[in-house]
Amino acid sequence: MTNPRISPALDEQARAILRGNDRGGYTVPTDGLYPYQWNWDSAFAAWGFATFDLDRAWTELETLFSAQWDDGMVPHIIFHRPDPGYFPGPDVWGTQVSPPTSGISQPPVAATMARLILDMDPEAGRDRIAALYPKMLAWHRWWRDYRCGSGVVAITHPWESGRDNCPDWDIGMSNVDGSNVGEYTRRDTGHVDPSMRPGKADYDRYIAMVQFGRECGWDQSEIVKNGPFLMADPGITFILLRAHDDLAAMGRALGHDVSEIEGWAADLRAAVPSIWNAETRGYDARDLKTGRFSGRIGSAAFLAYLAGVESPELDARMTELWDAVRYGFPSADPASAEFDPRRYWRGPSWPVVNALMAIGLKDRGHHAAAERLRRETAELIEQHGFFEYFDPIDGTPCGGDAFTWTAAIWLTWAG
Ligand code: 2M8
Repeated sequence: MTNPRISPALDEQARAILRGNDRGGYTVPTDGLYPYQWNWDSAFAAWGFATFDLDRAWTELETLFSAQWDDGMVPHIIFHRPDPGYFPGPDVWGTQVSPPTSGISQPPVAATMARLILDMDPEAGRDRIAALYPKMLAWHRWWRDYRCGSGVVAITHPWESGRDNCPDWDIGMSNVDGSNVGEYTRRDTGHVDPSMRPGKADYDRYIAMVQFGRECGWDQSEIVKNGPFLMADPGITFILLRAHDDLAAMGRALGHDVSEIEGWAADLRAAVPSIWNAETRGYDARDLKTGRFSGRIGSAAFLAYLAGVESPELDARMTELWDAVRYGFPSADPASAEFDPRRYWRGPSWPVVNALMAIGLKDRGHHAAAERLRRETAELIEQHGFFEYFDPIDGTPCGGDAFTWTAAIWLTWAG
């Protein structure tokens, strides 16, 4: 038996947001602020669509993979149509591919979302996943070939992590020279309150990293070897581990030999202890240029559950961070000096990360914690609507409104 829905009216609003952000085969995260297709947003959108339009759900994933690069990468932004409302746009990235895209990737949640969607109707999804499977496999191989050189997953730009300005990246960012990027005009700060967005020093460095990539023709080996930024990301490490397992399960059901994926997952799992920081008692980002830990623990550390990684110490640490706030899980440690409850990934509670954490917690038998996360996230949406993120202390809604992934997780999980 399924639980009764909290609010049919909010369900209808959530569906209207997904339909309203649909640009024909792909969904924008929110109108204005993010006018293109973003990688992990789209995967969550697909999950949301699946609650009322399975065909449209598969189409979302198919459109995402239609922009896959020859080397297997699925880019973080696909610029289907020009839109002056976002910076940096396709001309700044200069990737020379069609459709134009950015030159980095984003958290690979697509296989995990595809499996959830497939489970809703295996018969209806069979041909769709059969066609997507080799593309997903090629993308997972790309992560392995271009980002797992140190064992766990490395990112070459904070945007690749999806958690743009979180404190995890501060030590890596401090080595990036943003002083020579030239003049540019940001668009994000025209759409939402600038105090809820990354600062100018961060943006200068983000652009410097994009310029490095463009100048080397987006040669991924060169970016990893000589680019200005390379950090191990606990978030993508756990997401990819989970996604490997989900992809292997779908591959098996399709009758494929999945030993290659199982090998990647085993290697990745074996590398996980290298990001355990005994000092901060958590899974920590690491600057791969210096070997130093960031010394910051945030929500990504607790995506461990999603990958089936857990320990009593991790449970205790999770409770410490969580009990310091009221609404959902904070993206940064509330006890740290960097914690900023409304500045984007430096403290706010993100419904979409709460959902991923809860999937992991539930799978590991932490039912009470998973339910607490769901309830607190639902309260935020019930009280304020479908915002991008929220102040975890007083619930203030932040960033963009009518947000696709917030609507999607309401329909699938929170509501
Ligand atoms: C945010 O990132 C973009 C850059 O990719 C931005 O700030 O311009 C992040 O929250 C990211 O995780 C998300 O995918 C994207 C669109 O919602 O916005």
